[in-house]
Amino acid sequence: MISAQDFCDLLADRGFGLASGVPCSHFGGPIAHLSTRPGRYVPAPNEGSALAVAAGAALGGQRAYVMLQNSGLGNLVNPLTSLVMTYRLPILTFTSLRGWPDPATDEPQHEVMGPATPGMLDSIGTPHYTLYAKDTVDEFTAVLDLAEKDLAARRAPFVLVERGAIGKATAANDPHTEGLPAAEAIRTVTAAAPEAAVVATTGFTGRDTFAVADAPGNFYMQGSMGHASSLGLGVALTHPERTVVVLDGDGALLMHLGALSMIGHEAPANLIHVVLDNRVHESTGGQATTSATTSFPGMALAAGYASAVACATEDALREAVLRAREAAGPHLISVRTLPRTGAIPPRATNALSTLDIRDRFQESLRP
Ligand SMILES: Cc1ncc(C[n+]2csc(CCOP(=O)(O)OP(=O)(O)O)c2C)c(N)n1
Repeated sequence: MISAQDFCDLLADRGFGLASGVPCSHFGGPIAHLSTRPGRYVPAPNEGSALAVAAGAALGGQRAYVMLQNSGLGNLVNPLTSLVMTYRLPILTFTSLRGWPDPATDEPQHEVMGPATPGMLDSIGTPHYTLYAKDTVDEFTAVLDLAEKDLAARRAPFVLVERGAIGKATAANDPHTEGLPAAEAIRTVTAAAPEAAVVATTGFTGRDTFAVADAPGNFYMQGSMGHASSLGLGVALTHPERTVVVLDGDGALLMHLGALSMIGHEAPANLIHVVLDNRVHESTGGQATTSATTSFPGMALAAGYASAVACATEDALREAVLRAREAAGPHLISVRTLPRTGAIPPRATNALSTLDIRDRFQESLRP
């Protein structure tokens, strides 16, 4: 293992002045370390944006690198192939290897992508190297030396990072004191709309929902970060007689923000979109999102939602859900939540298979 500081310093010594990315717990250390240095790390909403930020920096004459989880490779492939490779921009990308080497030891949503990651990069002709958990600064230096040759040839090399290859560091996030515990918020929402079909976003939200309000009508969407509201839209359009509640995260909503415009445009009367805004990517270690400078209600109204409110108390949240059930939507309810304390409940897929989750959800939608 190399320390987060060594990882960042060795890159800075080689002139990499800017980093961007979307968190993976494998990069918790470097992101925390860089976040203490203003201007060094740009928190991107999705991996494609992160790569494009780095591409812009490269065009501007600044060496830049990107960090992402391999689940986000799909978001990045388009700007990788059509921008970075087409314009031959030298960007260095670090991607974690979830679901690798043995997918059985990871969550089900990594099962396909883990083993496929190296072959996928091979198929688009991207050079890649691997940083293993056992590696020290010497091996990292050797990997960077190889990557430098690609960069000099105006190629965009990847370094695949095994779990445990880079150490942790302490983040300098603002202390969060406002808001509701996420599990309380979920309990309040689901109790105020007991008949609703519920789509819970990836990460801790699905785990909390499973723990406090499990029901056959809950779809625990592990993976496909940012797509819970789009999935909810599809359900809502197919079942206009059912209230559909989407439990989203701030990081997840920001990842595919265009969904707000699509939902506003389609205007499903039966959709209630709840955002649990804890201002961090809590499931990957608490890295800050950019939600502190964004108004989700303002965005939803501008996108055509019928109503949008922010709530900070349990009573206000209950009232907002009850009002939303009575009036034609789509509705957005943004709730400030506190970072979780104590043990995080187990994933739904510890008890149910993904196929069980699918089947019982489908069954619950049948009239
Ligand atoms: C495309 C993609 N990129 C990155 C990840 C890694 N990841 C899993 S959960 C998560 C954070 C989600 O943040 P948020 O929606 O704010 O929910 P919170 O974790 O705070 O509950 C991230 C970045 C992922 N699953 N998929």
